[in-house]
Amino acid sequence: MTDTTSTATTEAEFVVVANRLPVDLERLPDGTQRWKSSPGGLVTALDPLLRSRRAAWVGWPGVPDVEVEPIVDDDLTLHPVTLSQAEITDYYEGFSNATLWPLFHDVVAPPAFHRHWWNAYLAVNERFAAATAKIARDGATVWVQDYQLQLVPRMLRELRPDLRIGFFLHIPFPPVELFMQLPWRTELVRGLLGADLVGFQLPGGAQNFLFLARRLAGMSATKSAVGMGTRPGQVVVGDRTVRVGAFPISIDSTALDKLSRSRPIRRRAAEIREELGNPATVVLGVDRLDYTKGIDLRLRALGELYAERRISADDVVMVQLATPSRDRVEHYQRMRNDIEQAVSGINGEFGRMGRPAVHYLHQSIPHDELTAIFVAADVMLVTPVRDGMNLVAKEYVACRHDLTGTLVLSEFAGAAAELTSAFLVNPHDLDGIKNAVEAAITVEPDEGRRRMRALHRQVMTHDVQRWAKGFLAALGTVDNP
Ligand code: ADQ
Repeated sequence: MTDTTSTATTEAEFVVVANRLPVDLERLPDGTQRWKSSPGGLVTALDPLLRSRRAAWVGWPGVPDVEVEPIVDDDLTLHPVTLSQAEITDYYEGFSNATLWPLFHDVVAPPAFHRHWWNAYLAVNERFAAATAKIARDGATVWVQDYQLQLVPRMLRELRPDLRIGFFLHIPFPPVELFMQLPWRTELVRGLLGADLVGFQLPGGAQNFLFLARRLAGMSATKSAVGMGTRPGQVVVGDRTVRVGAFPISIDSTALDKLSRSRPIRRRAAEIREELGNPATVVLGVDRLDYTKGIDLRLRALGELYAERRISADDVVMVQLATPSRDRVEHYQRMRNDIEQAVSGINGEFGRMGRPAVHYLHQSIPHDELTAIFVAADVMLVTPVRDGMNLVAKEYVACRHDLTGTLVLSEFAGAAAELTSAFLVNPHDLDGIKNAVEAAITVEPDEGRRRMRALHRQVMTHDVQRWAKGFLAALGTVDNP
């Protein structure tokens, strides 16, 4: 997408507000700039909705300190929000990723609380709200995404009470005791209560939020039972009713299933197995390099299994892909070192010349190649200590139409609520992970197929399009005076 023009619509009927635009601005070595599309799950899910009416997307273009004109792409207009380098440090790397991210993931790393980070978070949320208020048509629907923008619903409602506002949190909403650590806890809850519908991945997150709305914002929650999708709880805020519910996100299962069956992908999958030395079993991990993903835990489990000779590096080879992520945040730099040390420790001890036990790539892999790797893998390890959903687990399952392959999945990933036929593990129980990995490697084919059939059916019938429609249908039924 390269078309940049200033004839942007100021009259959008449907507006998505997210930290990032679905395109990245790239600065080339010669000083010029160009747009590079970065399609993610959210874009795929919303694409039909974005194309069927005058829509807009408000977000940061990925580069600091640039003022760029809106980009018009047919009926969709992308509205870049400018962030300064200092704001990226304080709002994004600071408050979003070093305060909220660890706090909302069970404080697996200690969250840092700094008032200047909070002030930047306030200022940036205000800028997003103002940009949205300017472009939304009277009575438009606005869908705000994720933890970086939790104050936007209230700020936007103050500017534009006519709008229908939905909010979806992609990460877990923490237990009340942990949330209470946040110095700005009341502001955050009030921020979210500006929406007409607040969506979470799981009913547990919705329950936590309902409790806090009552306790911190003094609202009355009229229904404490929170169901999936269409049976949300409610909070009365003045003369408005805010709905609160669980909407587990998913993937474009049909597209991935189709791609994984294609001849080029299957050919590439066979090639990958050959490149790995045709081992009996290929074990796979695919994650953003993040301390919540439990990459260290699965490496430790694998290392011990090799050491105890329960598995051999002659037969079992692991591939660990880790997308570079947040590498300016200190905790991430330390974790990367630890993981890389663990990989080389295992390879030093159990690898052979030209045959490492663990193949580790700290790279972002193109979609087709990643799909081929999913097809090539016999055992998928997804072991986060906490994860809102985890799409990787669903992506692997979507690629297994032939019902081969096994999934080892942490109970602490949101996906575990749906993928109950996986080998479920408590990621804190190292012996439990080891037993599950061994069981997944040695599973009887019939048992493996039985499990994968149930998983595949679940993922194919609960795709991201269904997620988006479910959320927007619930938002559409909001009954406000
Ligand atoms: P993430 O924490 O980013 O998302 P996840 O849901 O697993 O986690 O999504 C990661 C995506 O990146 C997947 O689509 C995966 O295929 C891709 N990916 C990972 N490693 C890659 C690599 N090396 N190369 C290329 N692609 C790679 C947040 C929450 C999750 C929630 C999602 C969606 O933390 O819990 O599931 O949002 O709501």
